Amino acid sequence: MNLIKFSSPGYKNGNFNPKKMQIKSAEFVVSNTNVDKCPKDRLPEYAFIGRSNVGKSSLINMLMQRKHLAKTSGRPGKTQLINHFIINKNWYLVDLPGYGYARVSKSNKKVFQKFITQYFKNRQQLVLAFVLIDSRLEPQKIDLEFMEWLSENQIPFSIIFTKSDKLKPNALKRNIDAYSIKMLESWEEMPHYFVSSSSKGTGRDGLLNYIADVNLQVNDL
Ligand SMILES: Nc1nc2c(ncn2[C@@H]2O[C@H](COP(=O)(O)OP(=O)(O)O)[C@@H](O)[C@H]2O)c(=O)[nH]1
Ligand SMILES: [Mg+2]
Repeated sequence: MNLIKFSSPGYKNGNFNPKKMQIKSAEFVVSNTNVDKCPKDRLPEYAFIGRSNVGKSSLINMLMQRKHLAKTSGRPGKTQLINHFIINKNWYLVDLPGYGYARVSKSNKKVFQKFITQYFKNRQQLVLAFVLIDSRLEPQKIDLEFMEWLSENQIPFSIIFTKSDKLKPNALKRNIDAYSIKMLESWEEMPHYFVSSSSKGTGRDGLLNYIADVNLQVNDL
């Protein structure tokens, strides 16, 4: 399977980039379940998705340095909408529902999957998805399948290993190595990845600078 990715020379896993993105503004724009009702302007957008409780809302708030931009909640599956936020008036951050929660009924799950599927398949402005993965866990089938689906649909993505503060550095490295080994069973290379901690701010500069970088490479939306 071939991985599609955006990267620039000299850049690897967030370690090097002289530019720095400052967050000057971050505003909620719209929530909906219909890709046709998403904002019509041609700005690049980045989707954040992962299993419920992976730390998505916390990460978004950490990136934007806003306490309550995205709702954080202990209760999985509460926010089942496509949420658009406009950042610095020149790109969109899209907060997507968490997948794989157990408490939602089957019929509800179907609807959820359909509009997410449509979002990914039809949203021309989507330049990259960030797939959030809990750094404490061994590779989960649902995440691996979701990334394969993205690849089959030619949607570029990067991984973010979340909650890295909850592990000692050795254990973190071990888990990411295990993840790489697992992914290399079906992928030609390990996708581009970041490590984050919302409580410590880890990964913020790397992620924002990466987005700034990709924004510069995007044209023809
Ligand atoms: N220690 C630690 N806890 C986190 C981190 N990110 C999220 N959490 C906790 O994990 C739980 C789920 O976080 P939340 O952001 O609501 O996850 P979401 O369901 O993916 O949006 C909350 O109790 C958060 O406080 C992190 O980086 N470090
Ligand atoms: Mg959330």
